[in-house]
Amino acid sequence: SPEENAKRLAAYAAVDEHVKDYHKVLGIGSGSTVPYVVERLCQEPHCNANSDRWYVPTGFQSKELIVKAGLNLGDVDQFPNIDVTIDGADEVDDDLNAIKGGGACQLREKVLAEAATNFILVADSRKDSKVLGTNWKQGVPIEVAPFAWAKVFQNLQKMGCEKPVLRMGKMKAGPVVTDNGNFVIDAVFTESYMRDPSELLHRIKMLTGVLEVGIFAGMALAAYFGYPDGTVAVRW
Ligand code: DER
Repeated sequence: SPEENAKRLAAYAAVDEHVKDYHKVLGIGSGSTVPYVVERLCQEPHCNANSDRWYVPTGFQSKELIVKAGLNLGDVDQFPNIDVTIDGADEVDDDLNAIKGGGACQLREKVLAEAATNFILVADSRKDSKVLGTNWKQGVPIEVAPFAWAKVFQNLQKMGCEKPVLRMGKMKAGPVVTDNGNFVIDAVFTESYMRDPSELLHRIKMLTGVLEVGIFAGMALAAYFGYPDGTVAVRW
């Protein structure tokens, strides 16, 4: 489909531009775009470097991608410094701030994003916005300790979030449980809050019981957007 091809184009462009054969440790993110990152890394000329290269996953999904592709599986405690992490995004603004966590993986994703010398985002063009919240309407994904979720929920309302939502499982009774055993609250904020993502990130992060916030403020070196017409745009 044009959407899948757009994802593939963004992923291929990012790998071709940012993965060098001397890179030894790569971080692999979560979602439906990163499989094309792994696909490209298993093709010439990138595959020639795979024998002594390690791949660190951002969760069970990307761990499976790495294992199924027969690539060397690494852990961030083994490789705390990563050459390049490539990951998807739910939305990216003009300043390369991103909303992540649509797949409930944002805690480990942010660890690998921060551990990387270069952090690169890959997405289809629907994620390309001027201001966060323009296209992504599901709110800021927040990973919370189950014990504290109701208090975080209440404090988000006090902070000005009209309608926080505890993310419920689809084929699982009860709340979504992350790879770290936590819950996710999706918090929609008005545009005035979303215009200063870093400020909002810090205010939410300070709430007791919050483990990580799906705002990646100014972390990405570049973002690649694939378009259904077969073109790729890159924002540095
Ligand atoms: O959860 C995340 O942050 C993922 O990267 C994800 O949201 C990206 O999703 P997609 O690549 O399936 O659009």
